[in-house]
Amino acid sequence: MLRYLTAGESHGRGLVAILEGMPAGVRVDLSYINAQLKRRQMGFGRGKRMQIENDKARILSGLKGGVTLGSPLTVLVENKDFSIEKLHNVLAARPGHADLAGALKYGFSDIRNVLERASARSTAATVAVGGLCRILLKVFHIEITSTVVSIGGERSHRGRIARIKQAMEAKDTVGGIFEVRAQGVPVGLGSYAQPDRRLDGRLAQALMSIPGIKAVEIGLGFGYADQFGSRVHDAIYCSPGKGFYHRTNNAGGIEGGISNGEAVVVRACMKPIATLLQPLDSVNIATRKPAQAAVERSDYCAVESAGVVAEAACALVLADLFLEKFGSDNLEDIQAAVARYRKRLKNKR
Ligand code: EPS
Repeated sequence: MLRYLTAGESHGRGLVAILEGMPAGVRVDLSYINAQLKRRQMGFGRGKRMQIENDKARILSGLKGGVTLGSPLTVLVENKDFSIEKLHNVLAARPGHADLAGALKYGFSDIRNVLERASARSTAATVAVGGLCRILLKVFHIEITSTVVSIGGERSHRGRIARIKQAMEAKDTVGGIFEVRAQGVPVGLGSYAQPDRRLDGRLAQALMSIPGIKAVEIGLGFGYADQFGSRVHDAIYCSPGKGFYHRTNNAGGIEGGISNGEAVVVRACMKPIATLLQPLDSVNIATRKPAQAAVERSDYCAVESAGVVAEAACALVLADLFLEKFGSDNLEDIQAAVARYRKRLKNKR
C-alpha cells in the first residue's frame, strides 16, 4: 500500500510529506520533482506570494545514492515567507473559505489558526510526493498531463486570459475547469469487487480533496445524462497488433471501476478563490456583529496550478493501484510481474 501524509502551514517553516510504500530500486531525479513544483507555481492570475516563493524539494529520508530504499521517503519544501508568528489575527470569516466552519469546529478565536493549514500552499507537498509517484509510473511509460478547459466559462486561450484580467480589474476572482489525462495506464488497475477499490472512486476522492474543487467527472461525465446508451458506450474491437481496444473513450479509460487500457481522463471544476479584494458581507467571530470579510494577499485564479496538483493527486492513486496489482517491494520484481501480465494478455488474444 502506498500512503502519504502532509504537514505544514502556509507561513510556517515549510511543508513536509512522508510517502510510504515506494518500492526499492527507483532512481529519483530531483530536478524532475522541482520542475513539477515550478509548474504548480505558474499560470496567469497567481498573486504576489508566488513571486516570493521558489519551491524546491529536499528529500530527507528513504534515498541512498539517489535510489529509493523501500523505506519511507520524507520530502521538505521550505517556505521563504516564514512569518506565521508575526501575522495579524483574522476575525471576519471569508465566505467560501474554511474560516468559519474551521474556527467553530476547533474553538479558535483567531481564524488564522484555520487558514494557515486550510491553504492551497499545502498542495506543494502533494505535488512533491506526486512527483515521486510520477517517476515510478514513468518507468512503466505512464505519463500524466493536464490542460485548462475553461476559465469563467471561456474556452479559448485569449478568452480565458481576458476573463482573468477582468477579475483582476474588478478585484474579483474566477474559477474554471481543468482536465487530467493519464496515458499508458494498463488494463486492470482498481476493482469492481469493493466500493473502496474502484479506480473512479479513488480518483474522485483524490481530486475532491484538492482545495477549491467542487465537482469531478470521469470521461463524458455529466454528458452521459443526455444520451441514449447506444450513443455513448465505447464499442470494443480487437486486432492482432493492438489487442483489445476502443475507438472512442467516453468512459474516460475506466469501466466497472477498473482501468480498461485507454487513457484515463478526469475533469474537475475549481470554484473562484474565496479571498476577495472587494469582500462580501460576513460576521466578526468575536463580536458576532456584521463585518466585511477579511482581505488577505491571494490569487485571482489558480485553475492551471490546480491542474498540476490534480496530476500529482492522480499519480498517487495510479501508483498505489499499480503497486497493488504488480507488487510493491522491489522495482525489478515489479518489472517482471508487469512483463508476465503483458504476456498473459497477449496469449489470450
Ligand atoms: C492562499 C493564499 C495565498 C496563496 C496561497 C493560497 O498565499 P498568501 O496568503 O501567502 O499570499 O498564494 O497559495 C500558495 C501559497 C501556494 O503555494 O499555492 C490561501 O489562502 O489558500
